[in-house]
Amino acid sequence: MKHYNLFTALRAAFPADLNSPAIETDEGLTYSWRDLDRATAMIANLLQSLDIPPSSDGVPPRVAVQVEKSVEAMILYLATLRAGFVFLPLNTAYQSAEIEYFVGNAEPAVVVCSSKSFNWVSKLAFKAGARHVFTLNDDRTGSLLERASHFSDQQAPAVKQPGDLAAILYTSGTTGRSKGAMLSHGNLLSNALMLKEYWGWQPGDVLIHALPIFHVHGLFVAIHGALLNGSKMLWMGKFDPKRVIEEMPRATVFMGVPTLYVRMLAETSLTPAQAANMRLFISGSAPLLLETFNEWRERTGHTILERYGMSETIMLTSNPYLPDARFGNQGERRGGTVGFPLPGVQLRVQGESGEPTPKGEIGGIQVAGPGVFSGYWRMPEKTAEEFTPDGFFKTGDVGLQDERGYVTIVGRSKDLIISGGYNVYPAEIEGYLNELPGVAESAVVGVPHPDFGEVGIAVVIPKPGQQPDGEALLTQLKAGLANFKIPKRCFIEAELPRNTMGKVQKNLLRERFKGMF
Ligand code: MCA
Ligand code: AMP
Repeated sequence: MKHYNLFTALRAAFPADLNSPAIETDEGLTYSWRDLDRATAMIANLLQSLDIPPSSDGVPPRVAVQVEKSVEAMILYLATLRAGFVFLPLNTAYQSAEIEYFVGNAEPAVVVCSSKSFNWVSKLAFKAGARHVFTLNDDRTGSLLERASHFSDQQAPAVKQPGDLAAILYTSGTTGRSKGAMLSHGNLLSNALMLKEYWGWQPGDVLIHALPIFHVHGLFVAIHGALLNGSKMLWMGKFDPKRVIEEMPRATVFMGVPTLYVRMLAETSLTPAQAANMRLFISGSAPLLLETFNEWRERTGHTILERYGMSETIMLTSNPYLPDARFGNQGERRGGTVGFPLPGVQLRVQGESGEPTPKGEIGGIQVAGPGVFSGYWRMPEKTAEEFTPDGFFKTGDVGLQDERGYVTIVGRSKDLIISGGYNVYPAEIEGYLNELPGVAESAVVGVPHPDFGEVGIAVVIPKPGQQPDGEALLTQLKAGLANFKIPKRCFIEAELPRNTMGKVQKNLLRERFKGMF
């Protein structure tokens, strides 16, 4: 059987000199390539030694992870691949209701959390049938590393097929609960190999890694990019605009969501001289304002390369790296667009009638290709709804493709707010709000925000005779939900605007509150 495991491909790209630095952290620590190899082997051996009964459907054990960002957390991801298990990353902001749902749905055999949340996470994990709960903290303490230190640093990576499940990424649903997008070793590796070529990764590249590592952007696009090129990473536990600018002379590549660019533009230390060593600035996960694109060019002399993707598909489109023949003569990077469908990606824009629209006309974006996921974890009906009969995935994004092939996203048919690169589903927040005392109904809408791009605000209709306080309602929401999901304001009103069909007219609310930040 052909040996196919994403980890093996990443490992094969490590430089010959395993003692050279692979990662330098903002705390002054250096990890060599040998460290990454040995540590992933030890943790993979630990995982494989655990007493986990095989599942009846043949799916390998899931490893659910909710820990602060650290190099060891990245090593745990790589070790999970190496062991042949399935990685399930969870946003550190998630609270008990969210975690309870994820572990209940994914039924992980192993859960890793930080020591400070061990009490409540382990209870939920064991209740959901997990066999092992380990701790891992961002200061290299915790039971995971203690246990792994007793295992050998030699390990033969599990043999995988391209279609074998590698990771499950939960994305919230427009209605009801979150869905786990199943990504295979083949999805992830094909996308990473393609991006290595398309973005012109070259010897000597150094990546500044400042994104969280529980979503596609920081976990896959950034980490796979650097590892597959044998490139060093300058690792930051948390994004700090001053630190990133300080590190630019030692680096060549940076990836960020638009908020990170907006925050760096507010720093006087951002100058052409400071950014002179940089080769490539990439933006994605949320729309980059043309204003930010232009200002970045003026302030640094660099043109941000904007790309577009999803958890379900990994990267779909990208502006070109270079306009020349080596990169297909596609043209320049255009602000306000997300560029061209990437090699191997089929992208079409469907009109209301279900027919493809003519070039330049707006419609729903549908995609197919090697990075597109196989379906939602244990939700065959949801999966069937999201794919067309001929196998295209309906992204829920609305856009157009012009004569030259550039794709522009103009909106979303899904009711979704993207705030600082995080997705917030109004339906989920409204569901929680409507359960609070005194609330009859509510509507959550996204409005423009100078820092986060977009944020949610809530409009609440009280039950007859009751007068809930907006701020108090938000405080109650905070107790159960990730903080980035909490609406930034809450207005108490007499009624919601509705059309003749009785449907809430969210567009009117968006219009009314659009200038508030
Ligand atoms: C923090 N807060 C937020 C957000 N982040 N509110 C709305 N949206 C947010 N994104 C809240 C905090 O909880 C806090 O609330 C208050 O805002 C101020 O927090 P602050 O200290 O400013 O936040 P921060 O810690 O500096 O974080 C901001 C951030 C972070 C660095 C922009 O949100 C971030 O790292 N975003 C990147 C997300 C990302 O990687 N997305 C990729 C998804 P309070 O004061 O009430 O506690 S992958 C993806 O989308 C696809 C596949 C793709 O194409 O890449
Ligand atoms: P997620 O569910 O976190 O994978 O978010 C995917 C969504 O992020 C996409 O469906 C788009 O709506 C949005 N997105 C990602 N990149 C961009 C971009 N460059 N411009 C506009 N929207 C984007």
